[in-house]
Amino acid sequence: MYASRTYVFRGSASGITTTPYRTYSSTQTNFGRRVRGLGTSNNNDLGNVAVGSDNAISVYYDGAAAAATSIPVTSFTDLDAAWDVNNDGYADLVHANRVGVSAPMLNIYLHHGGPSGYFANPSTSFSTTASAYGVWVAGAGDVDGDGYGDLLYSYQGGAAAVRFGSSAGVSARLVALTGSGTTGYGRGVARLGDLNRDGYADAWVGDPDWSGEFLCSDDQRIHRGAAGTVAGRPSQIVTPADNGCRSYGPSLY
Ligand SMILES: [Ca+2]
Ligand SMILES: [Ca+2]
Ligand SMILES: [Ca+2]
Repeated sequence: MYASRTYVFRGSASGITTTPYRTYSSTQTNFGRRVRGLGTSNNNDLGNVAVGSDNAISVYYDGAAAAATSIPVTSFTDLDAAWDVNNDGYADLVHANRVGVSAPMLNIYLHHGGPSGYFANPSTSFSTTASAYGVWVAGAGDVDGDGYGDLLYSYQGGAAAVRFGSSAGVSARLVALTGSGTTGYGRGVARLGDLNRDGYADAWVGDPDWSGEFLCSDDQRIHRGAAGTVAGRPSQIVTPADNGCRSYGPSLY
């Protein structure tokens, strides 16, 4: 069986170093299909890295050579740093899967962090119907300003939502996001930080449009956070000057 590799390159005063600091190797199927820097989960100043495969999410703490946490997954689609959803001082991790073909379901799992790293079992989870295409999830930061990190998720086909954090983890409270009404809206989500420095994190949703050769309108939708909520309709639309059928907008990192 072939092994897949994921490389970690360190920053320096002159930019990214050209020799890998770490080379993570695994025979897990599609090891490296999602890689995310997680910040710190165990309350020190060193960063952690999560590597997804079809079988597991491996978490490498503090630049370590070996993974110390393995989260088993099936039908895995996406993962991200969830920041601190339950506001206990430890960063959390979120991942998603999609199961079923004729009536797919999107399941999102939140794993809290603690002094020893992430818990291998999810603390809270929720499910929603999904499209037969991709599904994405991101830690949005604190969108509504209540101190708890919030989650952003989407599936291609025109649907996205922010689900809010609480002391118990991810809560049932949500705001559905709507965009252009095109089939591309919801292809990719990401944390933006606080774009307009009003104290509320802002959410990003990709919106590439392949609806027709003469109807292309690729862009990206920004939903601003606000006190107790998030804008359901886009606050800002970012469109490239040469817009037109170039698949602009499916990812941002
Ligand atoms: Ca936490
Ligand atoms: Ca919040
Ligand atoms: Ca903001």
